[in-house]
Amino acid sequence: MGPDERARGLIRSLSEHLISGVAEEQWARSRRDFLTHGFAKVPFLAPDDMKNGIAEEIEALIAAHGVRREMSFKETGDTPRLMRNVRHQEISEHGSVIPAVYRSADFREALSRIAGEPVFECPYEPEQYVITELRQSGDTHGWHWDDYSFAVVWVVACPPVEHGGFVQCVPRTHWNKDDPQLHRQFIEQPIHSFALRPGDLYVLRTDTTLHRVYPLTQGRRLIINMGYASRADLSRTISHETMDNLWKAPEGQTA
Ligand SMILES: O=C(O)CCC(=O)C(=O)O
Ligand SMILES: [Fe+2]
Repeated sequence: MGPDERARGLIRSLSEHLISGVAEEQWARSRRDFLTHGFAKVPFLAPDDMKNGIAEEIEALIAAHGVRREMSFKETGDTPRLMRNVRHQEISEHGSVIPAVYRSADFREALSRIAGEPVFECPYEPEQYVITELRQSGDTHGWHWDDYSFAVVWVVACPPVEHGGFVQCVPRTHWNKDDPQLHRQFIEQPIHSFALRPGDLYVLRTDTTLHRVYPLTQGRRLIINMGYASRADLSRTISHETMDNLWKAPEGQTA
């Protein structure tokens, strides 16, 4: 069986699962969580064969194409990004399951059901999907918002909460790229924290939820983030400062 045929089989399994494998209560709860916290844990969104297929592809991609990045961005208050990544371009060239899931209309339909509004493919390709690995003490994806409205994150590896790696969110916040005022956001609203395990998925309202991954002290964390757009995103001009800098061609930095 070739990789494309295998990907098609997994997509069929995903579609069948989304039609009949999710209880009404799971849809309702995730929708409620998403609307109240900008975050919903949705491990039920994919069957095990698909989770395993995604995990295998991510492990192979990070081993062959992972690039270390260490930077910070003024647009998010100089918060750090200390991580290894595989960008959209390498995933598209060398992956098969990930691009197929991203393009799946049934998967997007499921995300729309949770978001309570239509979810579209991201028109800016670098934000469609990116793999992130944290594996050194202090590694973190620091506080930020994303340029587009929605993300679904598949968790392949994550340490126990004692070693960091959990997600923190401040919902209903606004990103002013000229003056992000992070400390003010923390003071005006509570920070919600969510533990994650390998095999989890979560959906995030990424444009209005300030979020980060708590720095790791031990262990390894490996995820793929798939970004999606709202109807409103498609009709406004979006600048891409942080993403252009984050995902631009590396300058001889490899790990
Ligand atoms: O690693 C995570 O759980 C979040 C990733 C994220 O926020 C991003 O890639 O923009
Ligand atoms: Fe993000």
